[in-house]
Amino acid sequence: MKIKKFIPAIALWAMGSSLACATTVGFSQVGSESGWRTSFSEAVKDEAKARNIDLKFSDAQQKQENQIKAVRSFIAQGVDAIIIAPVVETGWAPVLREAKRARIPVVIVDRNVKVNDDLYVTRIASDFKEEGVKIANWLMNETQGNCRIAEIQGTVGATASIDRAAGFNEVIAKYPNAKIVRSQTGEFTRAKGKEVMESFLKAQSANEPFCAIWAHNDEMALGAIQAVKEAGIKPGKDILIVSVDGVPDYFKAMAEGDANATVELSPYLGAPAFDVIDKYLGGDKNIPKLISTTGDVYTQETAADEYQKRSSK
Ligand code: GZL
Repeated sequence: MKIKKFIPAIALWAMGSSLACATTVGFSQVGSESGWRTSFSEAVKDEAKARNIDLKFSDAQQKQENQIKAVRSFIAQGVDAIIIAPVVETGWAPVLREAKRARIPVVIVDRNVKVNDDLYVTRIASDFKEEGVKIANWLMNETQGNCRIAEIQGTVGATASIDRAAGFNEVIAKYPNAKIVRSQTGEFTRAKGKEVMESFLKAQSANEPFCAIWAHNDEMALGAIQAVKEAGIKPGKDILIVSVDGVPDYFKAMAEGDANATVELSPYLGAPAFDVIDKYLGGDKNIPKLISTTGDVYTQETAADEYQKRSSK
């Protein structure tokens, strides 16, 4: 009689639980174009480590084709879930259909995708339009609605650019003496933001100076500040600077009087994304299609304290 080796059930359970493989999540990130983006990536990696999630991270260097390649690779590897921070809104349906066919849940974070919403579980993002509304209201209050504005837009086709502009424009439309007189994309980078501002300053008519620079993110605003200084103009005084993100370097610029206001954008999108994945993989499909966050306006008054808080993290 073959004597079966009896392994107590508890031991099997213990082996099973200790050998249980961690959840594997593929994360397709836009790139590392801004301080906010790198903080966002670091926050996701830290959160994955804290939750013992096996995170496969891909930096697309702001190219959608790299993001699509990464998602296809995640599908081929059979990950448990995929997180996508999409660089632009269009062009996602084919690869998201492939993920759906592979029965791999997809969570969209930050910018949006223009697809049927049955192709992803949810989107976790800030209300970009509200960010544009908030910063425009601050500027109109600061200038009594009398301002010629130079706009440095984010990446063309990105939800953050589209919606921040929509919110900002909705507010200034109420002020007959407020107008965007120059607008160009700075692709959310500091270098391009500086380059665009240099070209604006060259074209600026002497008798009609800009009252303010509206940059769709702090990174481009910091580049614009460099250009303004090199032109012998005082940023934050001769020309107001307003933006979005709330990165430490921008708080420093506000504390030094070189910038005026920003709307904070939380980089901590990893935790809510992993919560959704846990819930979904655990069988609870009752998840809203949009989980929205929003940030406060910060100005020079509290910038020094806020900088201390953020730079010591
Ligand atoms: C907005 C995000 C933007 C940031 C920029 O949520 O998509 O992309 O505002 C980043 O800093 O480049």
